[in-house]
Amino acid sequence: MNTNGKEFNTKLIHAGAFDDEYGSATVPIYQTSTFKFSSAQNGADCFSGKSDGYIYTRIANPTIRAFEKNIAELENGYDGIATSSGMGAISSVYMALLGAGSHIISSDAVYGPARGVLEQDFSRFTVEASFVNTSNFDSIREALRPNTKVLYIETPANPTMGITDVRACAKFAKANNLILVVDNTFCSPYLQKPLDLGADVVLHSVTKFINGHADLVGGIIVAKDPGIYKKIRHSMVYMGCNMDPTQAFMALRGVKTLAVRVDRAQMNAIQVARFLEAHPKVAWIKYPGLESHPQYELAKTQMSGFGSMMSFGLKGGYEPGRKLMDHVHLALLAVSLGGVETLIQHPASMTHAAVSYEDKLVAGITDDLIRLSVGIEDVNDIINDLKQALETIK
Ligand code: LCS
Repeated sequence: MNTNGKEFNTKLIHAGAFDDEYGSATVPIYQTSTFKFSSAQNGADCFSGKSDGYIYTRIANPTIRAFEKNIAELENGYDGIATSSGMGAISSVYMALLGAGSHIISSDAVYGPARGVLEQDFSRFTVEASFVNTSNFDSIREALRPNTKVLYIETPANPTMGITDVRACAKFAKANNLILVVDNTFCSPYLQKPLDLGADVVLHSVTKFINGHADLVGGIIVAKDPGIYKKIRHSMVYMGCNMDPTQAFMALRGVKTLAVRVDRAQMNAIQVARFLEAHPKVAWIKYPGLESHPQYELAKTQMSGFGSMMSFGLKGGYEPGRKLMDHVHLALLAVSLGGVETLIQHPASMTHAAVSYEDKLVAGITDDLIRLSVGIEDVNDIINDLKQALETIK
């Protein structure tokens, strides 16, 4: 369906969908690894690019293309590249945009493996990386080197909830010939559109809000420029990080309810955040929707809502935090985020275990930090669950 000029909720449901000979209401799962050519010439034409027919599912597949086009439209980009996981998306972007001797500036608070793969793997191919507090613009400026090629940010950051100014980064990237990549996982395209704010590439762990049901792992990249898009697609296809047709089908089903899920989750989140902020056992809380968040004003200028992720610490450090996590009944003690269910976890020992103790401290991933992904359950049940768990702490 042509959704040009249509609004966001309409695009969620219809963008990328196509009509088939049966009049299917949803895009079916094309669970095939390969596609028949009509002739030897047609096969050659598909490979040379003269014909745009499907060839092989690692390269492209109708169900996967529908999902890629859907997210590309939601992000106002040129086109999308779906991947096996969020890390598949991140690795494909690194592989496409970095080379021997090049340098990337990244946030010190990024998802642990997005940092780990640079430090432990890309470093073996002489790629240099600086991890700085991208919420403080001066630290980005100071990290610039003659060989810097990419500025990579995650906002809000996982798990510190620090906000980075996307517009300022875009201006800086343009002035210094860098490609600005934004991991938009915590917001989803519903709450933040980095390409509209000036970024070149946006990516997501589809595993989170886009799919929203904690039942698949996936990733997506959307580029604004056709040249950058082609480079990243080449790396993804050659490394074989492609999404599978069934994954794409499920992600397409999940994305249709993105806005209603996120609306509901963030309505709950602000109430949970206010409850925690007022609780005597809570030492600190960071949620972009609280006036106490140091970048509340900046968040308002680039996010259309504050989302449902927050981090907090209890008085007395990690031990009471551990007790809290061991005594919640409704919230699942589990990593991942952005699903319909409330999840709680301890980044220092779980999602960010790959980052060294010193680097975690510099990034603000303190030992007492507990991360909460607020779900769409009834908010009183979420609050009561936290309340009774907090009461177990003496
Ligand atoms: N980007 C962000 C911001 C993430 O939070 C994650 C995963 C990824 C990328 C990687 O995506 P994946 O390969 O897992 O689809 N974050 C996780 C987390 O915080 N808990 O478990 C996974």
